Amino acid sequence: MKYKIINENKISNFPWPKNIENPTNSPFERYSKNPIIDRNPSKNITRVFNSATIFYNGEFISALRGEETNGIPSIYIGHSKDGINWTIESEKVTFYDDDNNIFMPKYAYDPRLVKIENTYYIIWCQDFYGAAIGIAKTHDFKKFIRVENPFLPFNRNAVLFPRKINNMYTMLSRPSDGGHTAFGDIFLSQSKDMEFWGRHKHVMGCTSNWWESLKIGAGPAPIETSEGWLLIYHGVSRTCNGYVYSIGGAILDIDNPSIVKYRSSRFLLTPEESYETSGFVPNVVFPCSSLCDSETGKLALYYGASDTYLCLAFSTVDLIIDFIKNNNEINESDIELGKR
Ligand code: BMA
Repeated sequence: MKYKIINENKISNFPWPKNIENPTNSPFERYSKNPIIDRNPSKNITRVFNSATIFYNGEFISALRGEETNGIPSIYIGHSKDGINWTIESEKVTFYDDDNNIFMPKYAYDPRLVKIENTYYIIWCQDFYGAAIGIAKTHDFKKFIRVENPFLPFNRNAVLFPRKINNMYTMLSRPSDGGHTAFGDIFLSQSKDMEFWGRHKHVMGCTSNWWESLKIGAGPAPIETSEGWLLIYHGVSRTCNGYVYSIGGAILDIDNPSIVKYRSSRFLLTPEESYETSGFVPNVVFPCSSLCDSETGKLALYYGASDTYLCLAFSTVDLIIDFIKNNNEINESDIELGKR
C-alpha cells in the first residue's frame, strides 16, 4: 500500500474482489450484482437507497433510508452477515430523548453512521420546522437517544469525523433551503459535547467543473490517511432535464480539515448503469458510507442509485488518492482556513 490508513479496522467476512479492475475514467469498479437492495425489500417499504453501513460485533449493520409506501422516509436498521444480503427490521427506529420519552422525527433521510470512541452516531436529515440535521447515539443498535436539535434549519448532508480533532467533535454539513436547494457548499462545525456546535468554517464550494457546479455535499465519514482526510462527496449539475448527482473526492488537512489539500476536478463516479440512470429520480449516485479494510486498503462504497436502489462499488484508498492527485485542481477558497 502506498498510503497509510489510520484508525480503520480489518473488515473480514466481506466479499472483497481479488483485484480491483478500475474502469476507464473512474477509480471504482461497480459490484457485478448491483443493486444489493432492490425495490420493495420488505412490507411497507417501497425503496431503500442513500444508506450507511458499519462493521459491528462481527456483523454488518446499516442505517437504511426506507421510503415507505406513504412516500415518507424513515430510518430502519438492517443486519447482514456479508454486507450484501440484508435483513431489514420490520419496525422503523424508535428515537428517545434524554428523559426517555419517545422523540420521533416526522421524516428521516440520508443517514450516515459513524463510530467515535465507543459510541455509534446516526446523523440524518429530518424536519425541524424545515429540513435540519438530526443526531442520535447508540451503543447497541437497540436504544437510540437523540441529541436535541443540534442545528437550525435548513441544513442537510451532515457527517461526523470518526474522531475528535483538536479535542472537538467535528462535523461537515451543507446549509440549504427547504426545497431542492439550487446552491450549497460544505461547511465544518465543532463541538465539545456533541450538543452545542460552533466555530463554523467553510471547507469547499462548487466549481466551474460542470458536474459539481450547482451544489456539493459530504458523503461517508472522512477516512484518516497519511495524506490527510479522504472525503468522498456528491456534486450536482443542473441540466435541461433535471439535476445529475455524481461522486467526487478531496483530501482535507489532518489538523485543519477546513483546508483542502487536493481535490479532483473530475468525478469519481457518475450515473451510467441503468439502475443509476433510471428510477424514481433518474441520474443520481449518492454516497453515504464506506467500509475500508486497513490491511489491504480496499474500500467498499455504499451509494444510493436513482433514489431507488442501494448499490456497492469497490476501489482502494491508493487508487482513489492517486486519482484525486492526478486530477488535482484547487481554488483559492479551498486553501483558506474558511474563517471570516
Ligand atoms: C437530495 C436528497 C437526496 C436525494 C437527492 C436526489 O436533495 O434529497 O436524498 O438522493 O436529492 O433526489
